[in-house]
Amino acid sequence: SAALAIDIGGTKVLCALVEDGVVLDHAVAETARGSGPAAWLETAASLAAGWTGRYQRLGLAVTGRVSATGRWSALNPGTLNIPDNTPLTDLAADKFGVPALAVNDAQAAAWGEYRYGAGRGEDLVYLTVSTGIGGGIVSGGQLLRGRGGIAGHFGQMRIGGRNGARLESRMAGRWLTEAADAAGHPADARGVFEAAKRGEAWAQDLRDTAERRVAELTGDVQLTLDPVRIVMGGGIGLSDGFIDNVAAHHAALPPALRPALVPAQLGVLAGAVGAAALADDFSS
Ligand code: BMX
Repeated sequence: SAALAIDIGGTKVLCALVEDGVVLDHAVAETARGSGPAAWLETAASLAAGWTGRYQRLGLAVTGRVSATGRWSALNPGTLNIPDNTPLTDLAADKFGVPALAVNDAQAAAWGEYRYGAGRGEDLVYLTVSTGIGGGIVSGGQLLRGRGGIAGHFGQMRIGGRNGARLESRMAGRWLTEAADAAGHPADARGVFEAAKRGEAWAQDLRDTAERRVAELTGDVQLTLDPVRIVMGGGIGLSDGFIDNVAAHHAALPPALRPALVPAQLGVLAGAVGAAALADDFSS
């Protein structure tokens, strides 16, 4: 039997009908960033409207922190402004009429890649470079969610103390958009990468900076957890050439310190597949 998976990110809402790691169908819409959880779930409900009766449980993969009791909060409201302690699993179970489980989006993706993707059942860290930077850790066959759900939140680490900038504010989608603006070339992250491809120097600079900083971060992740692989996801992480360029920055490292970077095999569906798998285990 199948599960409905809902992935709510800072940019898009994605719904998928998933059975044993296989995506039977999926649909995407933009996240109405200015509204709230009820509206985001409503978007999901309209995307999934055609699948009624085909799923028996619900897995949610969401940007932000999810507690063990399914309460949802933002760590960085700039990624998505989630009201503190939103009772996400209760709201979703009511709306969809099936039992619901929720975890952070990157944690879900880590589990999806571990079970069905590039992780191949070995220790991995999943890193998404998208609106923000999210992370998930699978170690010894376990998804690490941590005490309160924040395990793997690499994007929230700060440089230069409490008042320093979050890592995700120096290398992910929102930074690219702001930096493009500041350079006098208003564009979103996709626009920056397209301009870089056309050979525009301002855009190549921004792309190079993002890649160098992601290289520093993945190098530090390797030192912290020494995973077999670092699986990269997210619209930016999976964009053309990004992983190769990040890896090039690691070339001079001794092999023991050099991360093995691989693309998410499940692509943008990693979070949905992982959330569905977690929901399967949760309800059996
Ligand atoms: C932020 C944080 C993480 C999330 C990551 C990627 C919030 C709202 N989100 O670091 O929980 O995993 O962004 O999220 O605090 P995305 O929306 O960019 O995929």
